[in-house]
Amino acid sequence: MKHLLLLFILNFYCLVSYTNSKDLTRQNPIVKTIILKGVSGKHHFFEPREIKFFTGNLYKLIIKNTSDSKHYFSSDSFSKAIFTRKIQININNKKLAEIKGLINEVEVWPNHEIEWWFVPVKTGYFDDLNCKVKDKKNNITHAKMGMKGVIIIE
Ligand SMILES: [Cu+2]
Repeated sequence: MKHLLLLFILNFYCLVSYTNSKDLTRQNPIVKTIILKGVSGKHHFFEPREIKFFTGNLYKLIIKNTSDSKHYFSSDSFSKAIFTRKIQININNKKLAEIKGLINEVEVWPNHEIEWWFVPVKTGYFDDLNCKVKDKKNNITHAKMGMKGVIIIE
């Protein structure tokens, strides 16, 4: 009888964990980081310039600005190939806000970072990652100064 009860409880937990694993947005996230770098008047770029994801996994993409300018992380084709769970904003390791819904692009100010939590749902080679901010000294966009990138989903 005791064994039967144990078996029952075990079965129940297996069922619960199986049910949970069906929700792709509730996996443990794979952490990736992209850094927005540059110096006004000189250059601006994404590091790395190419970033790869796989469909079906939950990612926490940290978009970190270590430069002296604000930057966009903007890719229309990429935003259409993912399901966004949330954008999370932390200050001093404390959660400040979670933004939910369809996100097309984000803008991050110097010395700040955001987390984009998403599940890629569509494969593709997306080469339209760019930053549309204008350089304070040159008055041309960061994209024209080299701030472009590629996102691959396999
Ligand atoms: Cu920029």
